[in-house]
Amino acid sequence: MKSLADIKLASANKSMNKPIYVTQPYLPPLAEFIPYLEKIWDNKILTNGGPFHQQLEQALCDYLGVKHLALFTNGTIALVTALQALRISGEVITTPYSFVATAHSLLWNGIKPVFVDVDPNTLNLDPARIEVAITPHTTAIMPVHVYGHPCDVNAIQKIADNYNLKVIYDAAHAFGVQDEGGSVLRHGDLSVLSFHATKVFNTFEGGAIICPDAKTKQRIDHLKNFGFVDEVTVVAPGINGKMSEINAAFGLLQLKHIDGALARRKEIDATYRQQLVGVKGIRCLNDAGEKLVNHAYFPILVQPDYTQSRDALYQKLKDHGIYARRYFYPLISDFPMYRSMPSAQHANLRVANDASSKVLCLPIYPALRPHEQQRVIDIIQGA
Ligand code: T4K
Repeated sequence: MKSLADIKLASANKSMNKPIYVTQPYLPPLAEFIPYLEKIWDNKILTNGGPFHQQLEQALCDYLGVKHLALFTNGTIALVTALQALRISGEVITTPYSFVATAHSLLWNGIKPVFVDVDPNTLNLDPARIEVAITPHTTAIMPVHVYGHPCDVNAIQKIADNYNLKVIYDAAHAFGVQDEGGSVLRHGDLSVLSFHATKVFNTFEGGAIICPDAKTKQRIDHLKNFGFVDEVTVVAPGINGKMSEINAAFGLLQLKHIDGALARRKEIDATYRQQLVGVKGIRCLNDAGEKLVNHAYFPILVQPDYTQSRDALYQKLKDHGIYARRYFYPLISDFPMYRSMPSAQHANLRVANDASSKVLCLPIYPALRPHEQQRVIDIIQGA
């Protein structure tokens, strides 16, 4: 028979060897979700703008400090719909350094993406390079607040105003981020959030469009419901982008826990910085000067003077059960449906290519335990 000490040791070893992923969704105690489910079972409203959907829209407006917000089934459909809401066509300037959904939302609307390089400090779209990419067909700019760090919103807005362009921010990573004036989501014509399982705030799948006025919100609400205005009137070829009641209910519960989850992310971020600062060849990406940081990701850039290549470190971590991710490698502009475009050529995207070859996102999520984080750090320090 095994002694208690043996059992304890075996269980400690088991937990030591548990795989560590780049992220893990925050899940509140299951018991707290049951009353929400009971309400859904009672009233039998499962979707189509039910009570939880309405409550979550209001609760998110209050929490984020924005005026109007339309919930969606996911961030990608929200991006596709945002472009439709503003009737964007022709060419849109965007970044290659993002998740592929950013540019895919343009292709889904028959719009040509024009890739512009990123800023070496923030890895966000570089405003200094936007103007030369503008043509008579350009109608909008779609920047991304990469890793939740705000773009240079003032410089981008200035260019948009000069050339009469719309700005739609892919703010998939920027839940809760604030600059000196308030929510970063207030900038541009529209901003789009993702509430995917891997995001700071999740509703399993989900997303939202943030818009400045009630009229635009109404158009977005029509577009996410097939274009229906009433039982017999369809005003646009809308899509089914509605969030279900079960996702909305989960969002309401998540909101109760979000501040604790963000605080834990902050601690993990601080520990990484403290312990990796002295490691030769490892650069931690800084924030972009935002007042409230959400610590959605922890990207490091593995420089040539590190003891091994980014991919060797990625593999070494993997060999130890640590699944860091190369967000964003490959660049969107290197995927087959984009790579023949003139703007996708490497010479046009030197900074993005360089970052994409060096970046590694380390595990960061509220349930990451100190000894698990230390395993990650030890490997990077000792590699
Ligand atoms: N714009 C930007 C800038 C985005 O980053 C995204 C999404 C979008 C637009 C589109 O928004 P959505 O339509 O997704 O709402 C993940 C996510 O699927 C994707 O939402 C996210 N960006 C992207 C950056 O990351 P993958 O393919 O890397 O996910 P996956 O399944 O490999 O998950 C990563 C790790 O997370 C897993 O190794 C384990 C953990 N995980 C994942 C899931 C799904 C869990 O522990 N539980 C889970 O349920 O794309």
